[in-house]
Amino acid sequence: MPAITNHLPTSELQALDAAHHMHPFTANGELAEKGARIITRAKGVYLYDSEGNEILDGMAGLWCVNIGYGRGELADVAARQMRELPFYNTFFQTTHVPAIALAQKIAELAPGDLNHVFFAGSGSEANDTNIRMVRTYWAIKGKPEKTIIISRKNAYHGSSVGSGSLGGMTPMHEQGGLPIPDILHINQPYWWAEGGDTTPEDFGLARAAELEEAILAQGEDRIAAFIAEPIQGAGGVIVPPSTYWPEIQRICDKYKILLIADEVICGFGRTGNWFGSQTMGIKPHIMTIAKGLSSGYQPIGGSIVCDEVAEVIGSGEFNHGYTYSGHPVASAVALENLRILEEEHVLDHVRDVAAPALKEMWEGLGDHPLVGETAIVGMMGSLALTPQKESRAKFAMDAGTAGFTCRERCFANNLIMRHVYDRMVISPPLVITPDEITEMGKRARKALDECYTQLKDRDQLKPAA
Ligand code: PXG
Repeated sequence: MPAITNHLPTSELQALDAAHHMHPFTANGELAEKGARIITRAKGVYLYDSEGNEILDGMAGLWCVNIGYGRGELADVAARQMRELPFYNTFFQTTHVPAIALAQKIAELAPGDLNHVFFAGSGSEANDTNIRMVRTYWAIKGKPEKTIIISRKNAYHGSSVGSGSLGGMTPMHEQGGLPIPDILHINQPYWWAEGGDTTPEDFGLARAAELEEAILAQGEDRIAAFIAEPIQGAGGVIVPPSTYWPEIQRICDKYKILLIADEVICGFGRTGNWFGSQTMGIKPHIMTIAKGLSSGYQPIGGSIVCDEVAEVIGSGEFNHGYTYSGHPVASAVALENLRILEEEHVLDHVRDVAAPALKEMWEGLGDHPLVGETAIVGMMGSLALTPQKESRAKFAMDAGTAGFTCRERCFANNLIMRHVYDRMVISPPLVITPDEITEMGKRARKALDECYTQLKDRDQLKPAA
């Protein structure tokens, strides 16, 4: 076997990939026939593939490359750390400087008394930590029956058995016997698709009221926590009505339910503040973090925990942890990423330059005949595809067909936009410039035009009955 490098022809790399590599969330048989797209390198907001295409990455990798690609400082830090201390664990009464420094920095950035960090290797692992942590918290406090965690339909909290159970994605629950016991899902605050004739404000209150109803139905003494993304990301960038979060906060406060904000996508500048909780005015007891923490340059996640929960958990032994909790190389790289975000004033760039430009471009797409809604907060946005704007209609054909068609047209125009059923989503690197945003808008409009023509030619622009 010759060395497998970028220099091999695309078809050979694709054949090898198909022979040995099982892709996540993919029909691998189908992909094997088509051949995966091979990304060879990246710089700034652009990806380059094995066919020489320059592709504008509207998704920052997978909602994570906040500082953009190609920052050599992170590579240097990783190399230095690998030479000095590539690994040591933090289990048996030991620690090391990268974990200490990163935990301190995260505590400094996090609002209020969120001063403690339990590290994990990913967002999924961090949410598994959270399940065990909130249940253990209540058990130590003499309330072992408080085990139920309330989440939401169409939420995404990860793919492990625990975090996948927290998530509200039915296709995931259908595989492998999920959810685990004592996880409940209430409806999401998705006004555009589910709000009917109610106003967004009334709908936000009604959906928040489902939390109170669930608490009362189960009994307050059974509920451990409520978990939610400040803005649902993988579910389709669903921005809740303004009434939703204040009411959720009120209910959590009233019944003393622990609030877990899953900041895996919203954290580290995505919404224009360090955390989405600040943008949405929420005061969580625990935050889940990953992705933007290291801008994806190293796999790392964690739970940021408030003083009281940390104190209770710390009163005994918490039988939980991962080999790579606080991994020194990942921690050092994350710290360097945070240094860049801070010292280069990336959040100011988001607030003053990038987010306003992105909003203008994105909302400008709202006049397209296929676009029913544009939603945007900071650097995460979505648009709903519809065959009939006025009635907020769904398509008569299978959900996701229009979205998939649009995504294919985006690819063909060298733009990465993801589709979630028939919503198109974007989440570009935070460092994107106004010119790059203009370019993104041009490619997106062209993709929408081509998608419209294709759907029309196939007679697929019919609204559901
Ligand atoms: N919480 C949230 C809010 C996420 O978005 C996770 C937890 C899990 O993190 P890890 O690091 O275990 O993947 C996520 C991850 C998509 C997509 O297609 C989104 C995620 C992951 C994979 C795909 O939008 N989000």
